[in-house]
Amino acid sequence: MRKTILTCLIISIISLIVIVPAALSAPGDVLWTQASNPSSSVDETTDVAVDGSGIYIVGLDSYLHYGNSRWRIEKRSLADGSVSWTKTSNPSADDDTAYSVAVDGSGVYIVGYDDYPGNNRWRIEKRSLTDGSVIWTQASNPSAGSDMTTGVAVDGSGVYIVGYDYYLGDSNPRWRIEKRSLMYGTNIWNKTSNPSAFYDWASGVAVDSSGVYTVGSDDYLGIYNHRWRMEKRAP
Ligand SMILES: [Ca+2]
Ligand SMILES: [Ca+2]
Ligand SMILES: [Ca+2]
Repeated sequence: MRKTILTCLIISIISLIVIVPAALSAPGDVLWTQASNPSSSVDETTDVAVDGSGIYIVGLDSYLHYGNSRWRIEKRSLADGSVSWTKTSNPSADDDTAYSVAVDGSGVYIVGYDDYPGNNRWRIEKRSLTDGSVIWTQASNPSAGSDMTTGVAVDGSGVYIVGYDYYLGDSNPRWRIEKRSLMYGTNIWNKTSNPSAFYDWASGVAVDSSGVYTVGSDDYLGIYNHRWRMEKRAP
């Protein structure tokens, strides 16, 4: 009997030790904070994604110098935010910026723009979850203008990239949505949408089993009257 009581007491103390640290943080409390400052100039993050193994942060840094920004991707620990790996990508001597990130079991997808051709084009990189190495890179340059991607989402059948292109002229951007293969990044389909002769921009994308949702703005009501626009498309 005495032995049983002692055992119960020890188990209770151990349970308390395990539970107490969790009980100390209330919902919404800061669990950790981290910072990254690759340069004394402009370094910015633009998006984040998470899976069971870490968080993926994307954006730009000015490590090389201001005006020659490059993509920066950091994977960090869920527990304390420490760096698991860091990768950079600098396709051009001009500004290159990563804007959005998505993740699945086979890799992390980063989209943004590069200036490799001398004008901005869409750039999509798939990288390894474990070390950030490149699995594939694809680019899309519909026009000589500043074509831009702003969002990415992924499902079991492909990766969806949205943004805008200047195919119709510098003052008439249109929405652009590309679906690409998970394995090689090759095109599955491309769609565009041009609600007005003015500024129409897609800015974000999400996907579920019933379709792909793109959001942004259009100038259908007039050039100074931007409105919200949402499209659902078959995946
Ligand atoms: Ca650059
Ligand atoms: Ca272009
Ligand atoms: Ca337009």
